[in-house]
Amino acid sequence: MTTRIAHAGLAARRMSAEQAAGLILPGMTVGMSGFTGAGYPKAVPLALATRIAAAHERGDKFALRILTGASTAPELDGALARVGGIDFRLPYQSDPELRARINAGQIEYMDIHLGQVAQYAWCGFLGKIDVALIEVAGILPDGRLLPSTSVGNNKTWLDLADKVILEVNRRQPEGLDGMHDIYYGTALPPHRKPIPLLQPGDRIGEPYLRCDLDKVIAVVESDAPDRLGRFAPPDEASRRIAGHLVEFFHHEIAAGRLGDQLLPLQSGVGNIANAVLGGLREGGFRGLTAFTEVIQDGMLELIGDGTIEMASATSLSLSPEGVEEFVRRIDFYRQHIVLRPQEMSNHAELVRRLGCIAMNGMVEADLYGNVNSTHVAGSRIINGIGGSGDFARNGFLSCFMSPSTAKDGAISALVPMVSHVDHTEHDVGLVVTEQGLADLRGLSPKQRARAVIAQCAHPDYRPMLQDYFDRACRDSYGKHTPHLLNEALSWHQRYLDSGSMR
Ligand code: 0RQ
Repeated sequence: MTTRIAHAGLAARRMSAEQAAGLILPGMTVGMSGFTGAGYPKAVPLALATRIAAAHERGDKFALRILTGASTAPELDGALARVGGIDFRLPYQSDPELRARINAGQIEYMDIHLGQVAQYAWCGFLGKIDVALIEVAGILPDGRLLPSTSVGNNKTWLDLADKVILEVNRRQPEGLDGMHDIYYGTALPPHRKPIPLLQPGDRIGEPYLRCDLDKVIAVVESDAPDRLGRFAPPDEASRRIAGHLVEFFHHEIAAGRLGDQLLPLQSGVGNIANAVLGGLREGGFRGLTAFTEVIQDGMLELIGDGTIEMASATSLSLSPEGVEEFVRRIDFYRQHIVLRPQEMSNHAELVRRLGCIAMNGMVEADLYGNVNSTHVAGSRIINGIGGSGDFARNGFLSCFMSPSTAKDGAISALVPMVSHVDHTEHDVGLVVTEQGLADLRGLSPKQRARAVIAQCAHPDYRPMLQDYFDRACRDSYGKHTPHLLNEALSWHQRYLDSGSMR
């Protein structure tokens, strides 16, 4: 077990998770590893939760500010939220316990573009970072760190935190060695230089994380897998969404607006995004690239069969079966995957330069193409904006997808006005549901509304949307983006009052 810790000085700083948790004090800001359920620390947060629960039993206050890469897992977000150990959290979460407490108003949550977290931290907007708690796959003889299945904000937390606690997880495959690319050329304005990345697979940095060894106060050994759920098997709706997109891509190739290999793909989190990737294989594409933040099972399969030749990301968010496949052919995947810090995987400059095709799930879109990715009925958060904004605004093509209804048809995903805006109409090129695809590029607001109603709305809701739009065109204060303000959010209120938007 100790061979994973090849630096003698750091090996001497080994201690139990409980001892390490004892070094984290109430009120501290802790920057943790972890991105979409991959590469999060698995031992110390659990010990910390026990310590916090004991403090609360004694009547002592004990809560932390927790910063991560993105979502983690029950052992981190779930365990700490359950004992009331988090009073501030950023930048993305998907844990049911944590979500419930955020929505109960007990935890302050900052939902922020994932590509901008590092800049926020470096500029001091997040305050002092007391401890970096980082999972790694190993420590080299010279003290450099072999990252694990996600890179996330680890570089930033290691660089900025006063103290560092390392969790060396021997369950993480050693074959990850060589897959990462950690770029150390970032700077703050006005000293920034162009980032020298021209293709998704370019390596512009180093395979390991640097760490000031004097800051390391504990090294904890762990042996536990990333805990990731399974994806829902693609249903009819997601297969049809995928079909519309693939047809659109072929149409764009025929029109000369895309080449046979498309442009680097970005694919978001969730079941729909995962299923859509499966559709690309059936579309007959080969030799594609991806410049994305998360590699889910759907993308791993495309890499595995050559549909995708090269993928850049910050995290491997795989089901247990996906992990098995990844580990079994890790030498192959190392040739086709580069894992980067999230400030690079989601960098506006790179997304714009490469011309990414951004494909993300949504909660709802409105007539004009504004998209809500995060909130139910305007107030209850699901996960967070994640990286969807980094890609939607800067990509070559920005596509949002959802079944046209949710909750067995009680909710329409196409509404007169979104109840929360994550992506404005200016950042949304395509809206796709199982009903069809609305290509909103080059259209005025009223033209967009007609396309959304005709192509995307469910037949049960289409007449209602058409009726709203017709009356808005007649009675709206302005006729550029017609709205009836006293009615625009009435669908959501009706759902809250009666359980249905109908
Ligand atoms: O809830 O499970 O309770 O039924 O939302 O919906 O249809 O399974 O879709 O898994 O693709 O997730 C937007 C959440 C879609 C995701 C979202 C309810 C629905 C269900 C999930 P239940 P589906 P997906 C890069 C990109 C933001 C982050 C992002 C997301 C649950 O895509 O989090 O894009 N995106 N990151 O019932 C009420 C509606 C609803 C609704 C769906 N209109 N009203 N509930 N649901 N539509 C990666 C990262 O950033 C890390």
